[in-house]
Amino acid sequence: MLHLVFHYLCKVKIIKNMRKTTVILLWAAFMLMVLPTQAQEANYEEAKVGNFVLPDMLTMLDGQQVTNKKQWEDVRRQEILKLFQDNEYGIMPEANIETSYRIVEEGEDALGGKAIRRQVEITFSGNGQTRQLLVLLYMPKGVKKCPVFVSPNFQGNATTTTDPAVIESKYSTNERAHQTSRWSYERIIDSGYAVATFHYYDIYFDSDNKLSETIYPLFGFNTNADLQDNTGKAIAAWAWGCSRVLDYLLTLDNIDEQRTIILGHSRLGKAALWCGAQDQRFAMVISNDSGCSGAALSRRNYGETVATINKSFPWWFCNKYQSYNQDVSSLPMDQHELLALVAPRLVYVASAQEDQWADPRGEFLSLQEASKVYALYGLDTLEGSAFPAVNEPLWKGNCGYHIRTGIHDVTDYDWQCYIEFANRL
Ligand code: GTR
Repeated sequence: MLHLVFHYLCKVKIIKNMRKTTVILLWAAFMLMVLPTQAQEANYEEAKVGNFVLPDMLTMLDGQQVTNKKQWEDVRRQEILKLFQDNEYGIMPEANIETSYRIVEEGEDALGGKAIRRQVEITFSGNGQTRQLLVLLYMPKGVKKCPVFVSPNFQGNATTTTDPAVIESKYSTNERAHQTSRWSYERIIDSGYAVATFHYYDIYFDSDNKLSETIYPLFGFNTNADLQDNTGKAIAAWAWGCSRVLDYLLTLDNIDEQRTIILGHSRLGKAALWCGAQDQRFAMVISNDSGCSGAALSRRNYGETVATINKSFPWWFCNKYQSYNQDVSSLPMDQHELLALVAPRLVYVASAQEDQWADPRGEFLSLQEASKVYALYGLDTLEGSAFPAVNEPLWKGNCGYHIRTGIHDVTDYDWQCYIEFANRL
């Protein structure tokens, strides 16, 4: 491939006119830049995934087998949680953060008169500092106790809707209504569900060396140098933010505390899984195209890998995670165990056919493996099920999966599946 580029470039006029030694020198410099990334080119061939052995979810650290849900809940679940805290997502620092709520705006006739819109500012205070998170909440009218989706957004609250009353999130740089296709508000409301969203930057800027512009100064952390090996970073903080939104929702009489759902896409899918794994108040956890270090098995060398993700996004995971870049098999856990932490609650993993970077098959295999824990609760598992065809969801017991046609995105089809599955609650 690269030699073809070389020959093509040699035919370009300015290069043709250069001296041969200059061309060779320029080419050598280019190769030096390109080779390191070439060496890490992603694998997309199933035959090259290789063999791997997953850590046994049902064997406790002392070697005993887990045979019932009591052992799972009392011992093994805690062990696995700690493995993820210490090695991947990190722990949120301990601190006394005070929280207050202020309704900034409320509209009784939102979304064509079907919904109540409420915009709530959550103020966090700690360590002499404050930070605000702006929640956009739509609730169906006339429903006494509604189930609720909590789902952070990428570009700011006002980008999720054409509703002109929605206040722009403080750190948003995107135009209003820029990402409405990802938010099936009408469908959600028509199905009797409420939905709460917030801009993820309100909690943690999605870039490196910006700790001072996140929630962390409230915990007494201002630069990366203040972080321990197992201190959580962006993913842990976004997950924390989702739980704080749930705290608010649970103060409302018309929200059904038995039917709360956390949903995230991509990097926010990783955060949603980590949030749902820890916060058992969420009755359903949804991963939309979360991929590497989300739903997909880390030991499968397919698409994005632990090494690539750590290199591209060193501010997402705790520092310790970097130590597995060279040898992913030394990780003491794998992502199926993260999904298993959701048991026996509803868990849903969704992939997209053209999103091979996220390794759809690895996401499915991970869920299939995790579903074995559901058997401890007498629930159906995905054992023995084949990888489903596109647009043919596979739902068994409390585990749901689909792979749809299309790209890395959240679509109305995805929402349709999530709502139908959530109706099991
Ligand atoms: C990609 C990243 C993925 C996924 C995605 C996203 O660049 O490699 O892990 O999280 O971003 O969040 O859109």
